[in-house]
Amino acid sequence: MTAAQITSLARDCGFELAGIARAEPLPNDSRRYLDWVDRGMAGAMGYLTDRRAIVRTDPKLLLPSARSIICVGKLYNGPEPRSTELQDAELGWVSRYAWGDDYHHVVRRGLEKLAGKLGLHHECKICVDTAPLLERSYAREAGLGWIGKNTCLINQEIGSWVFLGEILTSLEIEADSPPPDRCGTCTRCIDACPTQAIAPQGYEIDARRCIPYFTIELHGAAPEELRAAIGQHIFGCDICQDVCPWNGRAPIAEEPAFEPRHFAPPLEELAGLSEDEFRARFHASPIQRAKYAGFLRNVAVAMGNSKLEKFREPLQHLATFPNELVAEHARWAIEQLLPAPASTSS
Ligand code: B12
Ligand code: SF4
Ligand code: SF4
Repeated sequence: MTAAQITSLARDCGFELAGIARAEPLPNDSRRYLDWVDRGMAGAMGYLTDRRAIVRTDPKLLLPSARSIICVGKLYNGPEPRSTELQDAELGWVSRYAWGDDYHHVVRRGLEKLAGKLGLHHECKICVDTAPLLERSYAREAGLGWIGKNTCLINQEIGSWVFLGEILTSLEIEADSPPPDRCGTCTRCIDACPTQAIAPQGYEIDARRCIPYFTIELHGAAPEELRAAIGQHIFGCDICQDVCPWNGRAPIAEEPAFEPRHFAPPLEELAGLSEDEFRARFHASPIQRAKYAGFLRNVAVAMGNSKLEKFREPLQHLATFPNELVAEHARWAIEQLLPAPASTSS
């Protein structure tokens, strides 16, 4: 089986991008990764810093017989506007990747189909996000794109609204080669990041300052000094990709599972959801990952940042929650609201 045959089969399985990398360590990337962890930039994401950190330095620690990595990319761009165009302070912003169904299942299903077509029933391992593998680095090696200053994998033709997945296999397949870095002198993502999470020279993010970290991964309180910069974001953040010129002509994904369902819901409606309603509304959505309390924490912060007096009542309701995470963020949000205009009656 040649690399060209495999990439053509991958397209039949719903992947816009496919390529082959060698299942070998990437010493420069591993060194950068471990150094990033040592500097504390992974915050409280234990799965990046525990014994799995070292597994990321060599794919053979995931599958000892691995010789090649089949890397795929699946487009998830939707037709809706960019977060940078959002004007309505009554709405919360969900990042593009979470508008439809959870990609973990969608990409895995496609990879299982591909593994079936390739006859890889044994000696292979399917990875989508959660495996300790430096996915962006292997995708770059497989020729899927370059790693931009915003740290996203960018493809010259379709941009960066792309999920990554891999099949580690014992098959020996001719590897592709990485494309050049096409960021040039551009610094748009670095300049636009509201929390200065991107290093001044780019190519590195301090997760402890990154909005997706506070709104998705973190179970505790969002740092108070960064809450205002979170703006209307209630799940993830797209700003550094919205401003990227390589996403200007990104095609729209054809995958039905990524039909946009949750892109800018009204905050007041979200603040009133019971736990059961939260589960039902976000069934099969990545938003479940924030959990009910984390989600209401995010909604409270966005309501505070909207400054709208009309949110005082729903926030007062959240401030009575027995869950202190929700209650504390609601109290903070109430303090951000603009005082009601004084009555003019004499
Ligand atoms: C932890 C994590 C996060 C963290 C940390 C993000 C980060 N940039 O490190 C948080 C929660 C903040 C996050 C946010 C998002 N994530 Co995330 N995340 C991951 C995860 C699980 C691990 C990433 C990691 O190891 N980070 C540590 C850093 C050091 O590693 P790295 O980013 O891979 O960096 C490598 C290169 O940048 C390179 N490098 C470093 N310095 C330099 C310098 C130069 C000059 C060069 C050339 C290279 C280079 O070496 C590094 C080590 O190999 C991956 C899945 C996976 N298993 O890899 C998904 C993943 C990276 N995330 C993904 C997505 C979609 C997102 C969000 C868009 C979601 C959202 N809308 O909110 C944002 C994007 C934010 C951003 N600009 O990165 C996708 C990215 C797809 C793509 N096209 O790039 C991935 C690959 C998941 C997937 N399977 O599709 N994420
Ligand atoms: S995702 Fe948002 S917060 Fe994180 S680096 Fe990009 S612009 Fe900054
Ligand atoms: S905005 Fe500019 S610097 Fe940032 S990733 Fe895109 S091209 Fe590179």
